[in-house]
Amino acid sequence: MAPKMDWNLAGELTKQTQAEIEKIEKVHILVVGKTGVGKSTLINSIFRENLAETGIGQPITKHLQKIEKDDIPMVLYDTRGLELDAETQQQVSAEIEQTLINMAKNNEKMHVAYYCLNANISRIEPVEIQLIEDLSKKMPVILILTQAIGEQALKFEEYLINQNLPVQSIIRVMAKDYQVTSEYTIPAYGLKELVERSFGLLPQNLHIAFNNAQQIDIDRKARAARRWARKYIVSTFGVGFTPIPFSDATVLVPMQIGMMAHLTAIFGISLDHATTLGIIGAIGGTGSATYIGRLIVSNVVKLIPGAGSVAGGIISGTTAALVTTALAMSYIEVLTFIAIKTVNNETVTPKAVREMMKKQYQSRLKRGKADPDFQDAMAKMPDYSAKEDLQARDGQPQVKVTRDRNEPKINWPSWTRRRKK
Ligand SMILES: Nc1nc2c(ncn2[C@@H]2O[C@H](COP(=O)(O)OP(=O)(O)OP(=O)(O)O)[C@@H](O)[C@H]2O)c(=O)[nH]1
Ligand SMILES: [Mg+2]
Repeated sequence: MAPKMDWNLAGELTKQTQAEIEKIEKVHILVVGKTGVGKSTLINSIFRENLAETGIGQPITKHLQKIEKDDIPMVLYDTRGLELDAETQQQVSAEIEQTLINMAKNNEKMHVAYYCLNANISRIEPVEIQLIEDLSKKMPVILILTQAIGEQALKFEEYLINQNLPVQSIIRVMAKDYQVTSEYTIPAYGLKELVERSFGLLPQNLHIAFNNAQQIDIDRKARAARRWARKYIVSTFGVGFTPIPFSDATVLVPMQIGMMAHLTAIFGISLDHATTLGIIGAIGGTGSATYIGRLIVSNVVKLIPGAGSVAGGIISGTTAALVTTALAMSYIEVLTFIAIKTVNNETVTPKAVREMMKKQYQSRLKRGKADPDFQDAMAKMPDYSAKEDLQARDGQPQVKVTRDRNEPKINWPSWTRRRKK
């Protein structure tokens, strides 16, 4: 019954990741501001992959450009070359209006606008106020003071607060380190606040997309991935999992590839082929999947303390959950590592990734049931209904997982009781 699995696992992971990304509902963001205020710089800092430069920029109106990329579930609308005068402002308003109408026909919506003002200019013109007012009738607006330095920016912010503009927030940012003199640099700041605020304004169903696209809060990416992984593992290997003979262990491989694809999509990271190959290689995935299936059983299971011998045995739900938890959590660690390196413009070699993955995975397997992530997954076991699990697997991974201390804890496996009292 195991599907034919002599496929190229790295290629499969890439393909399935793309399919998972396509299932994510896209977030649409409008970025407005005069020429040179720093819109492109801001976009490149907040979002992955130097979007402003590398995204496919497609003029949709005279003053609006649509920026998107296949592997990022987001569409940016960047205003182009704006020097606002009354006439241009009218045009921009009309173009935005028309764009919104066209979007509505496709069941799309602009979810938030970032209105950028250069903090150093310290001046807002009536046409800009008018434009902000127009925008705020159609979508939440965050007013961003770009290239904000010191007292002057603070004063400007105070001034703007007193203007009572219809905006959700006013946030001062420096999107990229600003070199004042050869000895003095103002480090980038404010971006985390902007990201937080954006999450706060966006409806829950768009958090997956925004989290994928952003590169400011890597930990948040990892948390979302871990949350989903726990749910997946519980729903897959928990109650109702029929133990499988070791000889059928290959059925685990497509499940695990599917899981990794989903995790990659939630996390939001682009992996090149060499890196993907390294990751797959680290978990034993060179050669055919049948071979890997065996490896999972023989090499992997023997690492787990107390998992028993391979010969003639079966893989219980617990063992399958253990192996899959180790895989998921190691993979998330590796994704986190790559994401941080990428943000810091440091290179990561496929070899380093492969080694890290291998080390992580093996040490988690060796920890066996003592692995806190495994315990956490098991602890969640009674909390899920079948319905939630289905949703979780259907491209909506971000189902709330509460960590309420008061939630009823029943059916604790005996080995967890001691720790959790
Ligand atoms: N150091 C530093 N430079 C910035 C920052 N924001 C903008 N700049 C600089 O200001 C200039 C203009 O920034 P852009 O991001 O190209 O401005 P823009 O709003 O996209 O301009 P248009 O595309 O012409 O509308 C560039 O030289 C940037 O490097 C920042 O946060 N830090
Ligand atoms: Mg630009």
